[in-house]
Amino acid sequence: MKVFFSEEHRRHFPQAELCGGEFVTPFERPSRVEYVLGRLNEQGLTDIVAPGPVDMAPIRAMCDPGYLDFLENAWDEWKAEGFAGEVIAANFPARRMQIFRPPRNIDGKVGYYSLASETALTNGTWAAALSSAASAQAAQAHVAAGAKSAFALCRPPGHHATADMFGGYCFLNNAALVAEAFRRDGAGRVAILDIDFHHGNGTQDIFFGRGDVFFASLHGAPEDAFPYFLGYADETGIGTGEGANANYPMLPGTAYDVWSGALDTALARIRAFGAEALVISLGTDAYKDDPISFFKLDCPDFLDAGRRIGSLGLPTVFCMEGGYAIEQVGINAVNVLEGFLDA
Ligand code: FKS
Ligand code: ZN
Repeated sequence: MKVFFSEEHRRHFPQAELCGGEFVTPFERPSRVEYVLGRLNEQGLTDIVAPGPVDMAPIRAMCDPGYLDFLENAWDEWKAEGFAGEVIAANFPARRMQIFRPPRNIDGKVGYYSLASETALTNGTWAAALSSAASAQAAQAHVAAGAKSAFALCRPPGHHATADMFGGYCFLNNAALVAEAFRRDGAGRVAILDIDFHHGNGTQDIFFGRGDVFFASLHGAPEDAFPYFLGYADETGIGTGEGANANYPMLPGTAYDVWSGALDTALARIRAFGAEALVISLGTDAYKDDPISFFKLDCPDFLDAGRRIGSLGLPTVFCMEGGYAIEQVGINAVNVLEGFLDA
């Protein structure tokens, strides 16, 4: 399986993440990918290449123009305002406030264009987010050209990003870009399966009204886990998208016996949907020792999950999402790929 990866990811490394009222070193840090690269090499998955230049047209087609303009210029505007720190949101358009009027001031704009305040934006964030999207695009192009599968080692991740909001460490929705690219390349129906511990609210939001892209997510129940305000089982899609969204929220302590049952149900739905291509949002934070999550999957479970995903036999692009048990993020991510190849 070919791997697409850009060193440009390093340009996104905020000093701080707001966590429990403290500023801590971000969980989503550059060294995560070192562990994945290390494990890929160890296991002989050594066909690792840099993507070509990002294709902006699909990003412009998916995202709000004001949002893209914000991402590109936020750092400069923040500095011009005289702020000394990293760009971080402190003000949000909450219930019964104006949600269609982006403020002029950057301190207002950053809250308008975000869904949480843990994620800081820095000088290199836009370049890194574009390079991450470029890896996803290159992986999709490789599969569209006939390869059975590809792995986009994306960083920063993407599944929380909507067409007009960043947050949860995400800026551009890589998995959504891949799904759209498959549609453009002729797949009538595409499925996205999100196995990251956190609900893929951004991906769900982008496709909620669409019947051609099926979205399924296995995640910590919204009552208990970020992103808190989306991801319930009764969110099934709207309009022509009705029936094309499936959420599998699970409780604290969930282990592989229950999780794999949800996985099988999601895979059966994808099969029944008639997907011609598959996108996997590959987070490994369902792992038992993940520092910010509460599922109890063990390393071999990721291998088994990969096998079950592989049994669909679909052209598949894997997009890296989360996973913060730093020593195991490589083993677990590569286990999914190996299980898939083994199916
Ligand atoms: C720590 C709380 C952290 C934010 C969690 C974000 C999860 C991001 C992710 C992604 F794949 F996008 F990276 N709250 N005090 O893992 O879903
Ligand atoms: Zn996650």
